[in-house]
Amino acid sequence: METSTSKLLGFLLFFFFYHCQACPHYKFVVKEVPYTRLCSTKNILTVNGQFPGPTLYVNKGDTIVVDVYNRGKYNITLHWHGVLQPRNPWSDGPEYITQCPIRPGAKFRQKIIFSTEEGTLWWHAHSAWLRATVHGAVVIYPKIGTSYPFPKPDVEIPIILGEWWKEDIMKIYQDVERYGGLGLTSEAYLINGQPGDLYSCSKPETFKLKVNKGLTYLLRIVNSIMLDSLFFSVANHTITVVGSDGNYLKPFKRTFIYICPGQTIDVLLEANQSPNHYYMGASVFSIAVAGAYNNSTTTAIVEYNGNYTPSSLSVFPHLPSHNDTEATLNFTASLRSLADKEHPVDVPMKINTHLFYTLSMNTPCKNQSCPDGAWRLLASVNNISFINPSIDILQAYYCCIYGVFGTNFPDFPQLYFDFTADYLPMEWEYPQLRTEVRMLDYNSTVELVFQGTNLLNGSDHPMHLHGYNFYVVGLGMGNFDKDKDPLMYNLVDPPLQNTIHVPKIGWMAVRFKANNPGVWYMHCHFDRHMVWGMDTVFVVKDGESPEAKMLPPPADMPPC
Ligand SMILES: *[C@@H]1O[C@H](CO)[C@@H](O)[C@H](O)[C@H]1NC(C)=O
Ligand SMILES: *[C@@H]1O[C@H](CO)[C@@H](O)[C@H](O)[C@H]1NC(C)=O
Ligand SMILES: *[C@@H]1O[C@H](CO)[C@@H](O)[C@H](O)[C@H]1NC(C)=O
Ligand SMILES: *[C@@H]1O[C@H](CO)[C@@H](O)[C@H](O)[C@H]1NC(C)=O
Ligand SMILES: *[C@@H]1O[C@H](CO)[C@@H](O)[C@H](O)[C@H]1NC(C)=O
Ligand SMILES: *[C@@H]1O[C@H](CO)[C@@H](O)[C@H](O)[C@H]1NC(C)=O
Ligand SMILES: *[C@@H]1O[C@H](CO)[C@@H](O)[C@H](O)[C@H]1NC(C)=O
Ligand SMILES: *[C@@H]1O[C@H](CO)[C@@H](O)[C@H](O)[C@H]1NC(C)=O
Ligand SMILES: *[C@@H]1O[C@H](CO)[C@@H](O)[C@H](O)[C@H]1NC(C)=O
Ligand SMILES: *[C@@H]1O[C@H](CO)[C@@H](O)[C@H](O)[C@H]1NC(C)=O
Ligand SMILES: [Cu+2]
Repeated sequence: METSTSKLLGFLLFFFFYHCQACPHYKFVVKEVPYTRLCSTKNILTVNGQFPGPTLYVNKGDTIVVDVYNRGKYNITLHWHGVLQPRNPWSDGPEYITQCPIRPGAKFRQKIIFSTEEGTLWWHAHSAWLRATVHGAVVIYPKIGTSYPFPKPDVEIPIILGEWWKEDIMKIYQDVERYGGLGLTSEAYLINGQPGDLYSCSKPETFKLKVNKGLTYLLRIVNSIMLDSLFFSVANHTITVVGSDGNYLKPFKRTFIYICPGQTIDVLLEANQSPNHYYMGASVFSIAVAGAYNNSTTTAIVEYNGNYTPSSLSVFPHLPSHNDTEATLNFTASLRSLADKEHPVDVPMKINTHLFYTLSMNTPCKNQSCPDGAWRLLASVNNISFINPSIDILQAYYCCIYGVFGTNFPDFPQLYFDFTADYLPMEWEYPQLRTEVRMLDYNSTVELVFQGTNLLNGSDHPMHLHGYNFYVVGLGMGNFDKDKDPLMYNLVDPPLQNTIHVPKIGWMAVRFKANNPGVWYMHCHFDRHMVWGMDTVFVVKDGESPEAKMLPPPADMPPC
């Protein structure tokens, strides 16, 4: 009797833990539905028919379960961007990195483990370019009984910056993936799914934020855009930046923010102007030549409640010009961690793993002439253009399937040169096509310097790391100087980010402690660059103690 009771108890405990019966459950049905924007209707892939998709609301430290049903026609995976998922890479999502795709008709139960994150993150598809329409916000409230490190805002609202294509996104993806092409640029930028007044037939649906004078609004801003960074601003209002990437910041006031793809930024908007209608707007920052991005402005409206006759909406928010690099550098350099008693910083001081990664634009065609005369592009990290395997790296690592990936990702470039020189020899433009990862011992203290190169005129790169936050300790233009630049590091209150904008022909230094065992993707969040190969993987080994080891895989991992 006793044994069977304890067996039953054991089984129930196992069942509860494994299936997380007590955790909040969400149902995400991936399916196509028609949407109309810019005067035309087309089917787009969504979660639960919503665009942008549903917002997840959790408290710090929660674990939730999302049942993902693929009722669309494409393979898909979902990623919880910025959620650290301690010891649980199984639910992280990047296709062929931590899982094989969920095929049409199939289902996958993902367990999302929140730990230190607090603020705003987001979720998105991590397969082909499906994230263009398959994405939504993740709101992480403080633990019950605790509060924000700033006066509690009266109202909170996600602001998702998005994009609209007239063409089918999968067609554009194929051009970029198969032929190394640029793909078509989008037709419009969006605020919460709407292009705004400045685009044709969009005016009636423009997103409106109704405010009461005297109240404070927490805007949880997400850049879900595929290929561009944005400036965002609210006319006649100063906003206060208070957080980014699920971490709080020392508050600072600005008339605009700069946000790269993958990033989130939390700002407080005080409704302290005379009751009226005011535009909020977003437009591109791009180092690309005209035509390689859309130069239009998306808008929404802040509408004060009350009895008044609004003046015509003629004042546009102040947005820096599309090539204002200075504004982007200034903004990034203004991000500082709180670094107070309740939010201490824990920057690794003794580094045992120094990595120096060059980020380059490349081409596979010698002397830039491809067989069909087309212009083809690749991209690389340390001259390796990453090739996706056809069995996911996590499974291959865990189940010891050999030959799927190599473990020789170099710590340094094979060639040191003046990375940021105006002209660089063509013979350096052809990268190696390989699937290489960097193995890291548990608890390694890592400093990673990203160095942009000017090969093919270079680009800026929003670099994103899965499974970790990193401290951004340094940032500068030109070539990184290993003797001088570290002296200028901010080791006191550097921001803790999961995505950071490495400037064109500049560098960025980040630090983290490899205390989350698993297989973690690192890539440029411009999807063109990622598809062209600007990505790699950190495999962080298990530590000694049981709490330092990866969790076992769930039973329903999608098969390859
Ligand atoms: C930018 O958007 C506008 C408005 O939708 C559109 O007319 C234009 O063609 C787009 N530009 C490019 C380069 O795609
Ligand atoms: C907004 O600011 C502009 C100047 O930047 C000013 O001309 C305008 O009157 C202001 N609008 C309102 C409603 O206060
Ligand atoms: C983009 O638009 C802005 C403002 O409308 C204009 O000043 C700028 O010249 C345009 N840039 C390009 C490259 O078209
Ligand atoms: C930015 O672009 C404008 C044209 O839109 C040009 O006149 C200006 O010189 C550019 N500024 C920089 C710093 O490149
Ligand atoms: C950013 O620009 C502001 C206003 O011009 C200036 O006061 C501030 O010192 C700059 N911050 C940084 C980090 O460069
Ligand atoms: C590329 O161009 C260089 C110099 O113009 C020439 O020496 C070389 O032979 C060319 N290589 C190929 C593969 O065409
Ligand atoms: C990249 O590797 C290729 C092949 O080994 C080589 O030809 C090229 O010069 C390398 N480029 C750089 C920048 O190291
Ligand atoms: C690359 O930069 C050089 C020097 O600034 C310029 O002459 C050239 O036109 C640029 N090439 C492209 C493709 O933008
Ligand atoms: C990893 O670091 C933590 C915190 O510094 C420490 O408590 C733990 O013992 C370390 N584990 C190993 C295996 O080094
Ligand atoms: C979908 O995923 C399966 C499993 O990895 C793979 O065999 C198949 O080729 C994929 N289909 C497409 C169209 O990519
Ligand atoms: Cu990039």
